[in-house]
Amino acid sequence: MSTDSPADQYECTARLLSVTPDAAIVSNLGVASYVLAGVEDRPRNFYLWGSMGVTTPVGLGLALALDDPVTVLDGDGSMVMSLGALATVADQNPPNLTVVVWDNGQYGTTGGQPSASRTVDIAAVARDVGLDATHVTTADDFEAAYAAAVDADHASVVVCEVEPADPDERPPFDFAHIKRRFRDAVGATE
Ligand SMILES: Cc1ncc(C[n+]2csc(CCOP(=O)(O)OP(=O)(O)O)c2C)c(N)n1
Ligand SMILES: [Mg+2]
Repeated sequence: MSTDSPADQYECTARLLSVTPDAAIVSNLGVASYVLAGVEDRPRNFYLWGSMGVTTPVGLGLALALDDPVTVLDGDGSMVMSLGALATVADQNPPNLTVVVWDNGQYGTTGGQPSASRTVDIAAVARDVGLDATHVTTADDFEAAYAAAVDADHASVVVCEVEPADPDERPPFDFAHIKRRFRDAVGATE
């Protein structure tokens, strides 16, 4: 049981992996990727090093191309940068796509500058464009919302308020290796 609020990003990431051990996961640059690599550096992780605002668009493309469950781990600042992508997700609506937004209220990776998520309700924006979206603040509620989102027959968004984290872990820094390893794991061709 964890009812701590805001939630712990490590704990939520670990629970997400236990709910969907085989999901293809696209993780936002910075903290989302650092935490994911710290919990488990697996071939089905596609870490975005350096590219801000494209995690949800990349995840949408993968969900349309693959039959596997695809999970996006976005950041609040990056999601705000590419809010329009939510409209395209709603329009295409792949049932195998779940978009998680780690909402730490800041640009954590670059030093903790406050982000617009303090005033913008990302889940409400997602609902306004037609998506099923929830906003949770504890690990228990996150796990339940994530499991329901994965089971749903439409694309879903789960915004999870998390405590800012300052991870020591890093994913591999070899981008070609990450790409090849991921491609092999999901059975994609060139
Ligand atoms: C186009 C672009 N602008 C700015 C940056 C610098 N940058 C890297 S991570 C980051 C913050 C991302 O914030 P958020 O999505 O909330 O994720 P968090 O770091 O909080 O997990 C910024 C501004 C970048 N890499 N690319
Ligand atoms: Mg953030």
